[in-house]
Amino acid sequence: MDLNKVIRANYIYINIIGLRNKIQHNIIKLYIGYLMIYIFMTFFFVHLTVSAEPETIVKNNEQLRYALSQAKAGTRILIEPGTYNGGLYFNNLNGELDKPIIISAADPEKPPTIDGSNESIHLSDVSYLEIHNIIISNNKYNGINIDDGGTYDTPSHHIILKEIVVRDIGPDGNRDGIKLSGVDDFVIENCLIERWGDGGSAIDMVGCHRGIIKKI
Ligand SMILES: [Ca+2]
Repeated sequence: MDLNKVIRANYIYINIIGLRNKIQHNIIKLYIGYLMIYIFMTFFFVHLTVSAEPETIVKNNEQLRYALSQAKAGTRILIEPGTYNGGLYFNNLNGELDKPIIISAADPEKPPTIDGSNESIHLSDVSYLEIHNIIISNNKYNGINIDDGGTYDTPSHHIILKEIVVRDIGPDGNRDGIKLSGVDDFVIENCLIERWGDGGSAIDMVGCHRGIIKKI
């Protein structure tokens, strides 16, 4: 046996093993690198998606009107306690199934009051929109009025009115607490309506479909 050949063969073998270990080590490092990038990007995009939901806190009439005029799918308008002017007329506020537009009290224990004018809130051609924990009062015509904008084939739809108080509407004539004309797929939940027009209704509906009025 040639000892030199044996030593050389072993040396080559050790080198090959070393090279293979080095390659394996680098591949593992590469995998860990990709994994870290993947975890970072996933966290980043999830966080970005969540934080992209705009939440606006409003404290006065100007801020409330501006926030409503700018509302997009996913917008949450939180109204601080206080009294705000009625006459909020807005069209085409459209949320999405997973990203409704929400108009709500900043503190449900201290609901803001939207007061006065012919109607407190009048919305036309709106969808995936929710109003929570608001007091509506002292309107000459209706408290809340939601309609299809006069285009019957495109009703307002997917509307939730929840924990709303409507009071002191009219008092004379066909004046309603909540008036819905051309609204599909809606829920009116835990709302209190008191003192509406003597020829009107607490809730008046025309051309409405698939609505639920409930108290939990
Ligand atoms: Ca319409």
